[in-house]
Amino acid sequence: MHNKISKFIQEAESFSAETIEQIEAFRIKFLSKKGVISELFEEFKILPGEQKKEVGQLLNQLKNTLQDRINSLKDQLGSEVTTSNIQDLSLPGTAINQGSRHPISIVRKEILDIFSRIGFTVSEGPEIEDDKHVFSALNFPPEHPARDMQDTFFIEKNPDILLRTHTSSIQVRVMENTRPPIRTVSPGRVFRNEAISARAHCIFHQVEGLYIDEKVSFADLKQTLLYFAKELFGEDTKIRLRPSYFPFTEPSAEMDVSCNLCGGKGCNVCKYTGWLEVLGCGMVDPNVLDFNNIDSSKYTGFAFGMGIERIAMLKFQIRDLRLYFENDLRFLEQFSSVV
Ligand code: 2U9
Repeated sequence: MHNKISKFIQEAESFSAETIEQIEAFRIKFLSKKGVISELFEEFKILPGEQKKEVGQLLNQLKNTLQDRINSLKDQLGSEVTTSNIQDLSLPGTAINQGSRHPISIVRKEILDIFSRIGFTVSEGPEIEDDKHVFSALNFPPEHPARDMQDTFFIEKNPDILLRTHTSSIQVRVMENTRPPIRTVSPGRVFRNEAISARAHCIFHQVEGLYIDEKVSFADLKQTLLYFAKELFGEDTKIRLRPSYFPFTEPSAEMDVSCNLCGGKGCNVCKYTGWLEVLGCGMVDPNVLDFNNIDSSKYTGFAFGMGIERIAMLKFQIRDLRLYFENDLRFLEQFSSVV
């Protein structure tokens, strides 16, 4: 055994290699679980006691020599460029996956850009709100169903702390801090206590707009929204307004745009009506202005609100709201070409 180990020590000392693969093969031969060293230790176990000291020392010497040799050869190879490890520098690089914007972010940015171009500022606010900013300042009567636990997520009761159900609360905060003229758009996440389906979710995103000044009229609202619809859906887009009701606007309306898929002729997306509902709007109720210390005999305003998920559905023909929240790459990767 003595001779055998001495031979291995010699082999280790004289071993040389040109590639990392050769060094690895050498390491496996000697130092792996079933390698030479393990076998030698098995033999060592059954040696008579008087030989153990000498052979043990020799075995340790072999092990250290092997490890030193492997380390020094690896160092050498790392600092030298040998013919076998020159890379082909003309090969194309490995593509880096850069990711892409989420469709909600794409549409949110597009909407904000459209309004920024005509002088609207962008304002944001907290998702956790109080009753005043979400309901009272917006003319919701005390018994309005939106104030019910069934519709709103409450965090605390008396005083009420809740998740905002619309981004109008941001605009109430703008009114607290700014004197008219006010021209602002407010994007954000909102929360409603609803069952999740293809068409509804308890979390979604809104953009709302508010314009308050002297002599702001319904005609201003209509022209602003026509400009918006043409910018978002294309120059040929037409709009129509249908009467509606919201506590915070009077009169109120819902806006449809001509279906951009069939050009208004009728298809299964617009359910053969030629029109798609995109947002709600109206003249700010004088009660809302007065509650927020803006003189309603001097100032008037218009407001509008839309769900970003819905607009993105129409723009990209997405048929199920839940896709936005699942983070499935097969869905998200489809938006990588949109900037
Ligand atoms: C203030 C006063 C009035 C914002 C408005 C709507 C009409 C509206 C809905 C569209 C679909 C919400 O996402 S949705 O469910 N919104 O129809 N929102 S007017 O009115 C305001 C905002 C702020 C101070």
